[in-house]
Amino acid sequence: MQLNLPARPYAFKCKLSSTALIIIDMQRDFIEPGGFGETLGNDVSLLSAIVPQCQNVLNAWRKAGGMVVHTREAHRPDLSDCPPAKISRGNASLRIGDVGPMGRILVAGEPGNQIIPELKPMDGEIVIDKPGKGAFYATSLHEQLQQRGISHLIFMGVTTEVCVQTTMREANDRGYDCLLLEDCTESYFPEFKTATLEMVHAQGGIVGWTAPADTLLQVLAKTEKSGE
Ligand code: TIU
Repeated sequence: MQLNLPARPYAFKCKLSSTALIIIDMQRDFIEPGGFGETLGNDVSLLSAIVPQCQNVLNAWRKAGGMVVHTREAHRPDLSDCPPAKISRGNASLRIGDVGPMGRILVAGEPGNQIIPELKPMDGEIVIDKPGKGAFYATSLHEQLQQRGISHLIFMGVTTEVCVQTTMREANDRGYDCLLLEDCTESYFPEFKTATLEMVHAQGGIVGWTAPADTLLQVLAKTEKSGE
């Protein structure tokens, strides 16, 4: 199935069979009160607004048979994969590894580290636990995508200018074409989201493409109807 999406700076063209939907860090730590996002001093309520549209895209993508990858920012319980600089940075009320209302902050297996129930991974979908902001750093993501012949990535998730943009930049350097769904990503700072969308598609798409999720939903609905 060929997908041809109106996008900025120009149409994003890909084949369903060689495209993965990458959902960045839609975990309770960033979206619910009491997690890492809030301990950093952020208003986490802004982020939950994108959940329904993310669900729409995930459902449609699954129905079309597309590959799905979920990521979580997660550290080992002994924090051996967490640089001391990451733990000590800033003046967080609770630091990585401390016990918070949703368990140990940003630690794999804790309640706060789970992907929100609305976007819960299904059997067969890839879940990448990543110690960094970029999903390619110190993970098997690139190898897993290469094994499946993936060349194009469609992104959703949080936060736009931190883990989403970092992963898109890493993906660029590894040869992937990337589309960011504008209303399926959010930042604690709305102006940073706006700036990130601009910097992704500026300069002829220096980092990639952006488009509203409806463009993808419409294309998927049309191809479903025509049985392509
Ligand atoms: N703080 C912030 O905006 N983001 C992160 O720490 N991680 C992700 O973006 N996932």
